[in-house]
This record gives sequence, structure tokens and C-alpha cells, in this order.
Amino acid sequence: MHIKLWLGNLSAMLALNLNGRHLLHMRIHNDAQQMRDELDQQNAVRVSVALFGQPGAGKSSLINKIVGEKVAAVGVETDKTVDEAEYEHNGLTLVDLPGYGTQRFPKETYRSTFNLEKFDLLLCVTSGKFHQADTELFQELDRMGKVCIFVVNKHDELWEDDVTIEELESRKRDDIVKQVGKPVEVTFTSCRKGYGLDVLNETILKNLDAAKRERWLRGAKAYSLEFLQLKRDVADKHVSVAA
Ligand SMILES: Nc1nc2c(ncn2[C@@H]2O[C@H](COP(=O)(O)OP(=O)(O)OP(=O)(O)O)[C@@H](O)[C@H]2O)c(=O)[nH]1
Ligand SMILES: [Mg+2]
Repeated sequence: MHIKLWLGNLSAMLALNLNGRHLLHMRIHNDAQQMRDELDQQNAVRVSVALFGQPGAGKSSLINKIVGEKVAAVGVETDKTVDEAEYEHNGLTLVDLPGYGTQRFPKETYRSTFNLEKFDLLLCVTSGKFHQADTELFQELDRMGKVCIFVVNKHDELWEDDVTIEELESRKRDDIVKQVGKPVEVTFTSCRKGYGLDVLNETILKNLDAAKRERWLRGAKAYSLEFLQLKRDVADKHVSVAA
């Protein structure tokens, strides 16, 4: 009788143990699957940014600075980038848009030709005088509810006798705001000197949602210690999920 009871308990314990192990395996499998899904989701996120502005303003140069590699052709020749050019880099899609309202790309069809809806945000790149075509495209984007950041490039060329750089910046900013008719974000950069690229990154990050922000951090080149730290944090998080 005792032996029977003992054997009964033993088999119950064994069954429990096997069942427990099975459950543990199931949990590990499910956790691994969940992490893989999370990783796939993170990798599937894309940030799509379009740049527009006058020929020679420095759109191609900025694209190269953003990704930290020479992906776009830069040139002193006029209209180096005539058609739309798209660059894929580490989850970032950067699109160099051709001029707005030209014979080739009239205003009426520009929005649908380049599917402006699909962009997360747009950069209006200027240097020298601000142009009417940029104002008009901005206003179209504004009506669509699109975020457009103004980038005054060639900051290194901002110079006037007896006028401080702060005063020149402030005049430029005021001029853009006056032309577009509303307060807008204006960032100053110099691709030549590497100036302002940290602020440009910050401004872009501020205008993205959380998932896209992580993607931007992973894909874009760092120009400040803060950005580098954030980039490391995102990379660590990514690696710990992948491990
Ligand atoms: N001084 C100065 N020159 C710059 C800067 N950024 C770009 N350039 C120069 O300006 C010229 C035009 O630059 P791109 O980057 O080709 O300009 P883009 O807007 O792409 O021109 P398109 O393709 O013709 O529309 C090149 O000679 C660049 O080297 C800058 O910050 N400072
Ligand atoms: Mg170009």
C-alpha cells in the first residue's frame, strides 16, 4: 500500500516536472519570437525626408552630411540635380526634389508627381537670396499640414561689413518669416565648415514620433556628444533585443 502511494506520488511529480519544462520551453520560444517581431518592427521603420530649394543651395551637400557619406553628386555647375534623386541609407530615405514650378514640373502637378504626402518632413534649403518658388512650395506643404524646416546653408558665406553674424542671422530669419507669412523654424548650416549640423539633427528629431526618432538616431551621422550618446542608447537597446 505504501509503495503504491509512493509510486503514485513519483509519477505525479515526474509529470509535473515534464510539464514545467515544457512550459518553460514554450515561454522561451514565445519570448524569442516576440523579440524577433520587435526587431523586425524596428527595422521596418523608415524616415523619409525630402529636400527642396534653389539650384546650388547645397541640397546634395546636406544629404551627404546627414548620412555621413558621399552619396549625392555635388557640383558648382547649375542644376546638378535635375530629376528627383532618392538615397537610401540605413533606414533613412532622403529625396532631392527638383525645382518647383518649372516647365518640366509645373506647380499644379508637383504634389502628385512627387507624392509629397509620403514624406515625414521636408527641408527647404536656401543660401543667398530667398526665392519665391520656395515660398510657394512651402505654402502648399503648409496647407497639407506637412512639417517644413528652413535650412539656411552656406553660413560661412554670411558676411557684411560692420554687421555682426547674430544680426545677419536675425535678418535672414526675419526675411524668411516675412516671405512665408508665418513663424517657421530656421536653422543655419555650413556643409563646408560642419556648422549647425548638430542643431539640424535636433530640429529633425523634435519633429519625429518616437519610433522614427530612434530610426533617425540609428541612421544619421552624429555631430554632437548628446546625439552620439542617444545613438548609443538606441543601439544598445537594439542589440539587447537582437541578442
Ligand atoms: N561655401 C559653401 N559652399 C557650399 C556649402 N554647401 C555646399 N556648397 C557648395 O555649393 C555648390 C552647390 O552645392 P550642391 O550640394 O551641389 O547644391 P545643390 O542644391 O544640390 O545643387 P543642384 O543639384 O544644382 O540643385 C557646390 O560647389 C558645393 O561645394 C557651404 O556650406 N558653404
Ligand atoms: Mg544637387
